[in-house]
Amino acid sequence: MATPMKSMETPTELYDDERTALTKEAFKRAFLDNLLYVQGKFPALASQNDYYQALAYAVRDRLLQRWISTAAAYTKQGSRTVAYFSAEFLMGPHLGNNLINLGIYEQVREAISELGLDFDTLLRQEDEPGLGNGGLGRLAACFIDSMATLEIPSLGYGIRYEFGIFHQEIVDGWQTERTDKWLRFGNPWEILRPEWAVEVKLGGHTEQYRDEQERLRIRWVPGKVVVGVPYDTPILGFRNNTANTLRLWKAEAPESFDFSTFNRGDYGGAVRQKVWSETLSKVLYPNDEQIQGKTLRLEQQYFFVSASLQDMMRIMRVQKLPLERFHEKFAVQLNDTHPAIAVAELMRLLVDDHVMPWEQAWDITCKTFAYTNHTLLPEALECWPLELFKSVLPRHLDLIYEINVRFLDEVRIRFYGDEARLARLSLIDEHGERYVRMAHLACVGSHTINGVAELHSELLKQDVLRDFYELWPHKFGNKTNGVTPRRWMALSNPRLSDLISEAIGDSWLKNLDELQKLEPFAQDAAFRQRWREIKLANKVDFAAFVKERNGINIDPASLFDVQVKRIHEYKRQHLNILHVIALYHRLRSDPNADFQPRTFIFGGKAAPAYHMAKLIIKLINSVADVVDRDPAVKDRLKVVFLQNFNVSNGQRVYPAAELSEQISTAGKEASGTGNMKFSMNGALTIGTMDGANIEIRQEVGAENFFLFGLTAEQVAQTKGRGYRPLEHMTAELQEVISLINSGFFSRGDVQMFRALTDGLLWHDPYLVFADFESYSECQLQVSQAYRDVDHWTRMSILNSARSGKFSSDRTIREYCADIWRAPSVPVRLLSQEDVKV
Ligand code: GL9
Repeated sequence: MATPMKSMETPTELYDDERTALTKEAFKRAFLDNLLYVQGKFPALASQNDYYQALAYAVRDRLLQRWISTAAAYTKQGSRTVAYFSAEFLMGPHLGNNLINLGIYEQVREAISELGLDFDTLLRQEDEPGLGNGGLGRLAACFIDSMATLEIPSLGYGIRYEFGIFHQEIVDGWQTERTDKWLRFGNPWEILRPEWAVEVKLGGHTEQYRDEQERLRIRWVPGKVVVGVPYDTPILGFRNNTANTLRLWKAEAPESFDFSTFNRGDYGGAVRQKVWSETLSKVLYPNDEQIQGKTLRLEQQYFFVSASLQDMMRIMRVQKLPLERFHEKFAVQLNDTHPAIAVAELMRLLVDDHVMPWEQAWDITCKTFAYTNHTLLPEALECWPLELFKSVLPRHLDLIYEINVRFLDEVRIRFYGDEARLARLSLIDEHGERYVRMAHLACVGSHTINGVAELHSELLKQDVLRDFYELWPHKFGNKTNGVTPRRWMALSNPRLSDLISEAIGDSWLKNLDELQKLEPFAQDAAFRQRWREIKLANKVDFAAFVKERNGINIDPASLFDVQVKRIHEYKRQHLNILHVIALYHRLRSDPNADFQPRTFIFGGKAAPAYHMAKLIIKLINSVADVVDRDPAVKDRLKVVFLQNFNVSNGQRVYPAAELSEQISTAGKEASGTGNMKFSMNGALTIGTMDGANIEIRQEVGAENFFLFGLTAEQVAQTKGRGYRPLEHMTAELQEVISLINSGFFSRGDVQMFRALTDGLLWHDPYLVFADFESYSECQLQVSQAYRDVDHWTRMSILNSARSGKFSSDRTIREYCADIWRAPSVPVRLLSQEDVKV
């Protein structure tokens, strides 16, 4: 028997045994061992992927030592634990990040090259786990990184999608989607835990019965059952001994074969149950900020939430904690409404399965959950048609009715006679077809509700959740998003990170506010020179990447102007491309014009059914094509659409960017997080007063930020007055629209972009026309500013120096202090002695 607890009573010194030592020699040895004993290959036969796997397993051994030490420390302390519930975790490749966090990146690079292999090639072998759509999923990944770095006991709970976000390919300018088979070669970072599998019920009906004490009770008779199997990925803290857990659920059938069916000769029927069960965790829905009211999606949400809550109850049993203390042991954060069904599920587990009185169960529930809202777009608010909901979760519908009755009674007392308010607040939308409102369930069942940037949190109170704010103002707060500087600086931009560490030491990686110490260096000409050389080197690397991917040459001396994010009308990639067309038109009309050469780089995926977004991609690619082939603008204007924008490609593009496009219609982008990655890496922002842009501008200083466009308030007023886009038509904009409509970018096809141009001319819901002139003028200022090389560099340094606020460490500290009340628990590394068998 292992006796870790016993030996922990006599702590030993920090100690690495040979197998998991961090030295170069130990690493080489482990690598070669793995090639033979894990991959079953020898060098003559090994592929680059074999080498990657061997390397990954060598790193994994070192993670596991920390993981076990962490589990031991948490178990011993009975620590309060944060459970981060999220349908998406957009982790990005693990290998490089783990090496950074272990502090052995350089050593391992050397070890690998001493073995005659190319380290970067091996890093690129990893198929990144794309288990998210964009900002929301990536935020979850940054948060679990920060929780591990801050030594906060935490578990990330989600779904192990077999197919993550689709792989985007551009074919003839159009987006096409290919299945993301990220598990094809296996996943060395996860560990299957079959012994902790749980059953999740779905469908069926409910019925009354009397229990042994003759009490009338409700029983859920499910239509089907699936098994949730946990796959754990260790999440390392930065240069500490913490390795927390990301626990993702895979759906499986209770039994692979229904043998009675099989024996009757119905082979098809026998595998049907298995096939159905596995579809639950098969694929990530690729929609951003647009709900898809599909039964399977609700089943996915319930599946991972139920499995996770059951798992947490198992942990309590192991630690011999009574369920009455659930809310003391766990703080659950709901990442948007996707896991909001957890409110009803915890009630079901407590009331039905554990026979707890309703009031007590409700008290525990409300003390357990906190809800983060991530968008103001009405089309993103999850509402499930009642009939659909009932067919998947009949018992939960009953529970939601009961929660609603009690909730509305409370409202009636506060706002006597205000029937309209009651209807607005109800968990059930009764206008026409009836719906369950998931945001309302989340608000009612949570003790705290937060938005993700100052403006967004204000607008939540004034607008989307106004009635809840009037009811419970104390529940509302703001937690401005952040991103992890380990992945987004140390790993992505080693040149800049080294320069910074050389100047101010390296503790900024744990305390990003220390970047402030860079400010004086903005006045130092030699430092500015080095800063510029680094940006140039990053641009040269990026240009080589573009050449390899897109086959086109871009000039590293031109201004790199970047917009990478999901393609969405509210993010206004079309505003950007219309302006590019305007520039192109100017250059063609006046070939000798004084013009700052620019490379416009776009990247991002469109939801597969979002036709307008796909048309915008086609327009960008069409413009890129025409511009690239036009000798008249050669060397001065280039447009690039970067295929398949994902975490790995992000790591290449942010360090090379000089101008960051954050041009959403004010009031629509809840926060944005790409905006922060750019600014940290020394890009200047051209942006609207939206989301976290406002706070970035506040931090870096108005003089170091290119602001344009209507404010959220002005947007609302403009719309209130009855917005007519044509009133904002200028001569240049007119030219741009005519050029598109003439078929100039579509080989004479005058219809191709009609839906886009007509949409703008007659509706323009995101006020592209209203902001066009302001944007265009602001871009002129950018071009002028760029020519003053020294001034630009100063602004760039200051952007980076003043980006400390946007570390996800700051965000997580705020969540811990205001919402979770979870203290940190430092971990001591166990030695082999501690875990002797
Ligand atoms: C989003 C918001 O739109 C972003 O502004 C915000 O930064 C992130 C994280 O809080 O959340 N909400 C949302 O649904 N998405 C976001 O990016 N969409 C995707 O993740 C695709």
